[in-house]
Amino acid sequence: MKKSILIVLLVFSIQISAQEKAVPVFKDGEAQIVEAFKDSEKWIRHDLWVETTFDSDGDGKMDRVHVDVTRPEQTKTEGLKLPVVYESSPYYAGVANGGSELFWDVKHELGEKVPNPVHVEVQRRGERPIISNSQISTWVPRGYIVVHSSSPGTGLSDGAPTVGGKNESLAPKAVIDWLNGRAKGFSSREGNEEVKAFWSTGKVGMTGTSYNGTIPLAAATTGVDGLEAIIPIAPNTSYYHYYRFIIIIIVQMVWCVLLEDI
Ligand SMILES: [Ca+2]
Repeated sequence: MKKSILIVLLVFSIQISAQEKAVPVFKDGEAQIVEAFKDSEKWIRHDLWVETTFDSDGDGKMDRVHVDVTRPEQTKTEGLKLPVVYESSPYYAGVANGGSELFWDVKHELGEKVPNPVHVEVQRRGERPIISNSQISTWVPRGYIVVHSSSPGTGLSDGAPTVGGKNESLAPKAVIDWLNGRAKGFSSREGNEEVKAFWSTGKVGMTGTSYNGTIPLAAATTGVDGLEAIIPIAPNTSYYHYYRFIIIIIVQMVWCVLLEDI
């Protein structure tokens, strides 16, 4: 008799503890705000560097890209694994404030040496561990983890910012590989202390607008496992057309797209 009471109590307590654990809630196909995920004071925020498979700055070391993570505390306290909303950008850390001395001559011949190239110094915005706050207030209360990364050669990411180059596909691929345990993350840019994404289900959705929308398309072209969905908003889908569209040509003549030398 006592044994059966104990079993009932045990089952009851397991049910209670299962009920107490916070989980994502979906209603009519939409993620709902979950009370237990709502308090931003309890979110865990940290940053790290993911090692890629390219060396775009030619220093003999694989470039590492700077990544930030914001996740509900239950990913630590309750072993909860959640899917990821991921946005990458070359703009997070700021852009150059420059004048016409930074502009390219639009009549410059392809392949010809640039006479006096100017190296642009950018005053970095933001403080570690935060790269960006985009997407966070929308998705973390709804049971997602939000991840950002600075494009190669921007912010605290290694590399050269080559517009439309392979590194723009391979950098987000590396981050998604890391979220699936297939690439290495480190707590510092140069060090060897590893950081693992133990809280990730491996399911990733990418989104962003304009340039930030182009990067999800670039990532998707790699066919990387785990990138389940992309929502690119007003992305560039063709650099050929982008650079030959009449308004852009005028814009280049006037404004000359500082970050976009190709
Ligand atoms: Ca390198």
